[in-house]
Amino acid sequence: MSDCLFCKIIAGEIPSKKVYEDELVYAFEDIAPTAPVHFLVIPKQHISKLSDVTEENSAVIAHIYEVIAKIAKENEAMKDGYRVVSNCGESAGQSVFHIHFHVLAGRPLTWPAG
Ligand code: IU
Repeated sequence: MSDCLFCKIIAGEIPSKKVYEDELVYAFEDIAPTAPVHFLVIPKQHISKLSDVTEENSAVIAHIYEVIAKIAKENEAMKDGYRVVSNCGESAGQSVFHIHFHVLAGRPLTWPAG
């Protein structure tokens, strides 16, 4: 999508600090980290939010979780655990409407979320 910020990051039109990339997904450091480890994993295909996931496009979501597990195995700061969050909709805190999975680690993470 031409006006999507994260599509522009994938295209390299907006700079980002890459964590991982393959043919289906891109992962990059969050610009405003809330934990020592805070990166975002996004599909290269534009999906706006979690509620737009369907039988047709859900394979990439499973792949994202595989990618997160792979990154975690290689990142010492994630060895004690990590949190994966996808805010769906404005009321849930979604501010960028290209589906993304926050990966947080490196400090004690409290629950329930605010
Ligand atoms: P949210 O769940 O949609 O609120 O998360 C959006 C995240 O995208 C948020 O943590 C921002 O700091 C992050 N982000 C970014 O990494 N780079 C950007 O250029 C912009 C937002 I705008």
